[in-house]
Amino acid sequence: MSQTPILSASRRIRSTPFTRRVTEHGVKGYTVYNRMLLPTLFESAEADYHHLKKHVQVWDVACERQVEVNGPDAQSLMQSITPRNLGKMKDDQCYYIPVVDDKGGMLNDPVAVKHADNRWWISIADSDLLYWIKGLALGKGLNVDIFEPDVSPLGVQGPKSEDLMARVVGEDIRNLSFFRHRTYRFGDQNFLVARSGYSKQGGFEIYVDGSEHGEMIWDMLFEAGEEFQVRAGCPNLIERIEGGLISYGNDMTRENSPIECGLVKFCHTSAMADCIGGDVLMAEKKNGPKQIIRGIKIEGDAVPSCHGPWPIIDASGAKIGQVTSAAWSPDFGTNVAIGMVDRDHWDIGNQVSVQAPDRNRNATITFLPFE
Ligand code: THG
Repeated sequence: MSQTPILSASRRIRSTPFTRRVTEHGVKGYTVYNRMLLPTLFESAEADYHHLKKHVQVWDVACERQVEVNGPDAQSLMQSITPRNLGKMKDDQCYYIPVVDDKGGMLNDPVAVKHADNRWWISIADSDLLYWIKGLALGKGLNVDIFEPDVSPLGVQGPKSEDLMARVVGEDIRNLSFFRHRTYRFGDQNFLVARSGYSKQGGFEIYVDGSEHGEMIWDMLFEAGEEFQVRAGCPNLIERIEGGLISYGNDMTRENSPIECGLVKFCHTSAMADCIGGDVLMAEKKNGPKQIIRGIKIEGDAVPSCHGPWPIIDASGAKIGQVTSAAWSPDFGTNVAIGMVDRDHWDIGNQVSVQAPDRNRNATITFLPFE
C-alpha cells in the first residue's frame, strides 16, 4: 500500500491570516486555490456536513482573494467584464457575476462587492483574474488602479450563523439582507460583512481587512460561539453539490459559456453591448447552448472520491456528457453529482450511464439544486 503523498509547503503556496488557528482546530486536508491554502476537511466529509447543516462553522476562505478596482473608470470596466447588468446595483450590494473572455468563455465566477461607482472588490474564484483586468485597463487606457488588497474573507456558515453574529456585532445584523453588505464593529476594528457564502445553510462573510486582525476575529467568534457548538469548517463537497453551487475549474472552465453553466439569468440582453464577448453570448442565448449543467443522481453505493471527469454515456455507449463533481449524500440517500450534458440528452428524468472509476452506474438527469 502506498501512502497518500503530502503537499509540500513553500512560500508559493500562501498561508492565510487564519492558518495557525485552522491548524490548532485539527485541519486534516487542504487544497490550493488562488495559490493559497484552502482547508477541505476537519473531522470527516460526512461529519463536517452534518455539523454544517445543524450548527455553525467558521471557514477560512481567505483564498477568495479580492481584486480591487478603484478609480473613475471602475464602473465601466466592471460592466465590460460581465454580461450581468450592473446598472441598478447599489453601493451596499454584492452580485454573483459570470466573467467572460472575448469568446464568451468563463474566466471566473466571482462575487462583485460594490462600495461605490468608483470602488469595487471582485471576490474571485480560482483563476488569475487580476492579470486579465489589468491588461484590459492598460489596453483601453482606463483611469483605474487594480491591485490585490490585504483583505481575507472569513465565512460564518450554518443555521446558527445569525445568532452567533448577533452575539459578536449586535442584533442589527439580523436585518442585513441576502447579498447586502455593511460595516460592523469587532472589538476596536470595523469590517465589511455581507450575508453570503459558499453554502446553502445561510451565513455571512467577514472581509477581514489587515492580516494582523485575523486571529482576533477568529477568537471572538469561537468565544461567542461556544453555546452554538461552533466549529472550524470549510466548503463541503456534499453540501455544495446538493445545493447546486458550481465550482470554477471543476464544473466549468474557459471552454464553457455562462449559459452552459446555468447562468443565463445573469446574461442580460441590456448589458451585452458593453460586455466583451457579449456578441457571442447574444447568439448563444438566441440559439440555445449545445450542453448544460445538470444535477445527476448516480445509483449504487458511495462513489469513490477521485479526480474526474467521468464520462456520461447513452444506451448505445456514445459519450453525451461528463460528471465533474460527485459525492454520497447521506440526507438524499444517493450519490449526487454535477455535470455537463449534451442538449439531446439533458431532459429531466433522462436515464443515462456514468463511467465511475469503479464501474458503470445507472444515473438520472435531474434539477440543480437537488430537491
Ligand atoms: N464568497 C465570496 N467569494 C467567492 C465565493 C463566495 N469567490 C469564489 C467563489 N465563492 C465564487 N463562486 C460562487 C458561487 C455561488 C455563489 C457565490 C460564489 C452564490 N450563489 C447563490 C446561489 O447560487 O444560490 C446566489 C447567487 C445570486 O443570486 O446572486 O452565493 O462564496 N465572497
